Amino acid sequence: MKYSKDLIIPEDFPKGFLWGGATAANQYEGAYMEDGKLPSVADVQPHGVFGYPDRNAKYYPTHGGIDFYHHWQEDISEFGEMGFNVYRTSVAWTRLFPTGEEEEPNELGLQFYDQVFKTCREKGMEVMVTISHYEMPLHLADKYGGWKSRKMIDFYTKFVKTMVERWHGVVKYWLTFNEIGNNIHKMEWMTAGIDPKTSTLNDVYQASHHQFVASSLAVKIIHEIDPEAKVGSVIEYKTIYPMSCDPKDSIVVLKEKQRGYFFSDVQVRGQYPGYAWEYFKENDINIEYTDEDMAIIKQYPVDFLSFTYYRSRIASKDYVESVQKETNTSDKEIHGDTAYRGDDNIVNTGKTNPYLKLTPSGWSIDPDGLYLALVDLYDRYQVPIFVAENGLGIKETLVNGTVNDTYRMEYLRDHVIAMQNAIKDGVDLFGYAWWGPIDIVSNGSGQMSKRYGFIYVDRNDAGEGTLKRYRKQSFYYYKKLIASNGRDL
Ligand code: BGP
Repeated sequence: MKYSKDLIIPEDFPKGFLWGGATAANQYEGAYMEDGKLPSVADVQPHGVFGYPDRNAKYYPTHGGIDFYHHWQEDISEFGEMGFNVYRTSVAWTRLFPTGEEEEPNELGLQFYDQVFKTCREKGMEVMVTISHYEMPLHLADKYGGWKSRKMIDFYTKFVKTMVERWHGVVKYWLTFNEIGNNIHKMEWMTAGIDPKTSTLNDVYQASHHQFVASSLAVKIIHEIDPEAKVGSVIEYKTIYPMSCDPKDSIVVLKEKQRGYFFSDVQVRGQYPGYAWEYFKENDINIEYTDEDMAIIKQYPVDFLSFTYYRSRIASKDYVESVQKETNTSDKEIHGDTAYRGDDNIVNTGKTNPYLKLTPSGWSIDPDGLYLALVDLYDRYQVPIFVAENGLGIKETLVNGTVNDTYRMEYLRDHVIAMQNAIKDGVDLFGYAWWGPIDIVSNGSGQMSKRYGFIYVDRNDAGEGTLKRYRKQSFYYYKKLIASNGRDL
């Protein structure tokens, strides 16, 4: 294949490097009310209205997903065929505890994952479970206001304990919350079961505090039951460039990055950083916490850090000021949402980065941004790192039973090279998971047509299609890349 860039071909990846893919239950399992399962918060998020629940809307295709629930054997077998040695997925909380309040788990839900995980291991894959990936029982959101309530810690730890008691020795890696920091970016419905229409900035930080305590208790429980298992956190990493060399733009970048670092600082370093208390003061945020909470957070940090990376952004002070002036708002009123105004490639500038290409959905393609992320995070924390998500989502059509997705192979190759360059710099990176190795429902749009997969699934945004799976050309490319441990690019 033709190389689009002049990039240095790196040395080998470390022996035992984990190569695989990542999915999330609510975006692909379907069967959303089968075998005792009840709705989760994701089941009332209609497509096109990201982050806002609506109980009267049409929910397809999220409810059907790609029907992994009935196709898991075929799909896991294809992942094995590609040579995955790790598979990251989440367990739907509502399959095990349909309302969240049951004392005993739903045995049918446990049995479903028993077979999936067993098959993964038979095919040579380590299992990495995201405990909560953008969903929780809808009942808990309705009754308690989601993670605003401290009670959530007990419901979550019961869920964790049930899973580890069942799957110790089977699941080697656990991730406590997907993209935990997105509570503060108007995604609190999916991340924390809080309706953004009525919530305050205080609510979302309070919810995060409860999640920090729950995450640390998960580390404790998992280590007690399975000392071999490793527990990590997942943040969404934002590589952000200053718009200019005006030092004030770099300060805006730093402030924006601190909003993300906050979550990994607490989960890895085990304490609230000074800049967080300052931010709370400036924005009248008063979270309720106890000394015991802080002791738990200190005592049980995560073993490793993982992050999702798709694109980079740019920031400038002028844009922040203009938005605040225009809307007469501060962080307090808008939940720090300046970051997401306009195109997704923009943070606080109103402009796209002229040095980078964009995907059709407006996300920048920036492998150097991944290299910068890896070096930055490792310098900051010095703990093992895992790339939990990376990928290219695009509209595609099947031609003669396949998709000739050269762009996906190029994207993958360039990001693999970025990882290798970080490893050469000394970053302790132990694995990589491509997002959506099989086409699944997009989280942001709720649609099928934003496809990330190496495998095409015949289902459209209206829910029509045979659900038949087809290998794209990138399927063979990733297989070759894995077989050569990142050498054959
Ligand atoms: C991440 C989420 C995933 C996933 C991905 C791609 O932020 O953890 O759940 O969906 O983004 O985003 P999208 O599906 O909106 O293209």
